[in-house]
Amino acid sequence: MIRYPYTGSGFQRQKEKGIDYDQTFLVSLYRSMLRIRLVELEIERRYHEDEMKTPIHLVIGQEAACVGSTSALKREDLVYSSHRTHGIYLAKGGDLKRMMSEMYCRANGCAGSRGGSMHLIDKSVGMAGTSAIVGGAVPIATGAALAAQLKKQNYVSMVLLGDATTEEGVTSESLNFAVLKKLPVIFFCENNFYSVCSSLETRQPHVEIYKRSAGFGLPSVCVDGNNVLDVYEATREAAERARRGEGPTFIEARTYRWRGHGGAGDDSATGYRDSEEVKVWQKYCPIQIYYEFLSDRGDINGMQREQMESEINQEIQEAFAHAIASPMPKEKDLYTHVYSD
Ligand SMILES: Cc1ncc(C[n+]2csc(CCOP(=O)(O)OP(=O)(O)O)c2C)c(N)n1
Repeated sequence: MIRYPYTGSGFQRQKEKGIDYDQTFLVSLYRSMLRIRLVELEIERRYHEDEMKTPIHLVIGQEAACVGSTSALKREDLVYSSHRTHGIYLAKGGDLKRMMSEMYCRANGCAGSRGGSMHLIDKSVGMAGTSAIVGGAVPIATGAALAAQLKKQNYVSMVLLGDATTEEGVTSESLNFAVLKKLPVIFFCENNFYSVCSSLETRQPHVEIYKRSAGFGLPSVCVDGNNVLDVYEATREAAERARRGEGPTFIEARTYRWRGHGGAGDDSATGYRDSEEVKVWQKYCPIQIYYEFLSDRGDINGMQREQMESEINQEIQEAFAHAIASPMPKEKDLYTHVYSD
């Protein structure tokens, strides 16, 4: 049974109306999505070796949401997210080598080997932090927006949250507070319809997420989360509003995770979703539909795609080799960063 079909229209709107972005930017969005996909495929391929001592939550299928949203932000803008971190970390410009060292629990990992996959951070590019606690990042991002307002700094704070995260009390509290104080924060919800093995309809009354959020009194929109340009445009508008001092925006991006909630491979065989549903969404792969759009326009061709793939794969192999050759953390450092002294 297909409970949650793809309801977008691909790039039809852009094809009809045209777009005025330059080619370099358009191709960079494609490259960024492809890079995330290829990194995760390699993580997945090697995961059974059991050398990456960390749980993983793959974002395969949801790349357009990560890339479209962060591409609308500036380097100094801050991004927070929950446990599904790889895509957003890379899209915001996080360092791949430091990420892979973190996955392999090496001392030079981006969180000093203390965090693993669920706690990626790269402050140098505004990847401000991620939390394994569902909802944990939402009030932190809201607090960062309050800090920007109080200190009169012009950065925007954005938090990626899943559909289940909208069920957490702290998300409601954060929305309420952000609207009250007109904070420069974007609540970006990746609605992939499932929380681990529970479908949306078993967890929430049938009110669309963006409509429920609108009740807090902020602009709340729904976009095709597999269309990187729709996501980009919605986030750009939200960031502009925030920078003008007009307060927060809620964006619901509908998309789909192809892999299991956690770990490598698909978990549909456990019965909580139909593998036919996965196949339907795979037909609207965010990377492939965007490639077709770009190649129809003449912005990219097959040879350039192959070249790009091979450059990225080279970079990935180097990052894995770097991580594996890096030193393990030392026991004597176990208690550093635990207390303020
Ligand atoms: C406070 C809390 N409750 C429960 C969990 C267990 N848990 C981990 S991920 C997850 C599902 C989160 O779903 P969603 O926010 O929609 O994100 P998705 O996994 O779909 O990306 C749950 C319930 C947790 N980590 N923290």
